[in-house]
Amino acid sequence: MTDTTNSIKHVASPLARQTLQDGDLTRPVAGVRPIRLLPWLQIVKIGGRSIMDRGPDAILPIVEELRKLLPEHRLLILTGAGIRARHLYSVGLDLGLPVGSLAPLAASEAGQNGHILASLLASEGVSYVEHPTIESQLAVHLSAARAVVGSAFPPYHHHEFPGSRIPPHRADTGAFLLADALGAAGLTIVEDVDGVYTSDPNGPDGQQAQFLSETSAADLAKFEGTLPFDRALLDVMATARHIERVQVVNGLVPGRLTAALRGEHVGTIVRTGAA
Ligand code: GWN
Ligand code: ATP
Repeated sequence: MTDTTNSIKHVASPLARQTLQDGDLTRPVAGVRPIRLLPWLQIVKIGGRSIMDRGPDAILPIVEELRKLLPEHRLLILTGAGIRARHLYSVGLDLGLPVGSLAPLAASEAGQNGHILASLLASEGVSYVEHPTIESQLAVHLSAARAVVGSAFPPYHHHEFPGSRIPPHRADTGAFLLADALGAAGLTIVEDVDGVYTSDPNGPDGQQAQFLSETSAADLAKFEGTLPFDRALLDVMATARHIERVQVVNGLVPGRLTAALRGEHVGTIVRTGAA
């Protein structure tokens, strides 16, 4: 009896008795590459403002393209929040709401876009799955259907970092965190522009914007201009464990998403820190 108690109390574990603050001690244990949980999964982030807010003209062709991709790929389709979240930020900021209150409100708009997209793919067996389901039951849902839809927004809620009044971790960051955590085959970000340019191609100096066919998160981090995705995406790309590159494609051009999922270079490839 006593022996059993002792062996339970003294489990041999390299981290049991030391601080987790010392990198030299934790690295031999924590430095190994994590396993890929769903290595066959392709993740597609559909822009809230760039695609969903445009209504049928943009959404229906993408739905058709996704439908045709189902026999070829198993997909987790994640949606962004779009213009309703932007309206919500302005109302909430006027009222003085903290970032941790704005984050879940904006997130709910991403979820609503996901519900809309899933309804349009329901006849193919595609459903919206909730955040807790993505966390714990994604595999079983993807065994039952070729694709599921979820919210791309990460559920930081009141844990959102308070550095900025607008939640810094939005849909692009959420989609990347999930793709890297799952060890997915890839992440494609679907926008309304051909990819990343040297400046906003729809901005006042749009004529001068030059297309970047390939770039890296490290190079974009030095870049002071605007980007077609959350800036925090660059931070999480820097420490990625699995996803080596992300492709940003134009979802308003039929066939671009299909080509990207087939491994073709049809937008901007952004290399991450895992490359
Ligand atoms: O509500 O559209 O999931 O999948 O970040 O939390 O703010 O919630 O606070 O399972 O848990 O609005 O209710 O809402 O978008 O996030 O969901 O319909 O607790 O299925 O209840 O982590 O969908 O929602 O907004 O994603 O992004 O009930 Mo919604 Mo979102 Mo549904 Mo989800 Mo948040 Mo849940 Mo959650 Mo909240
Ligand atoms: P969400 O999913 O969060 O609702 P979104 O990803 O659909 O948003 P935006 O956040 O508006 O859409 O990003 C796309 C827009 O970014 C493009 O329409 C483009 O005008 C703008 N943009 C700004 N800077 C750049 C840049 N350097 N290169 C390309 N597009 C840029």
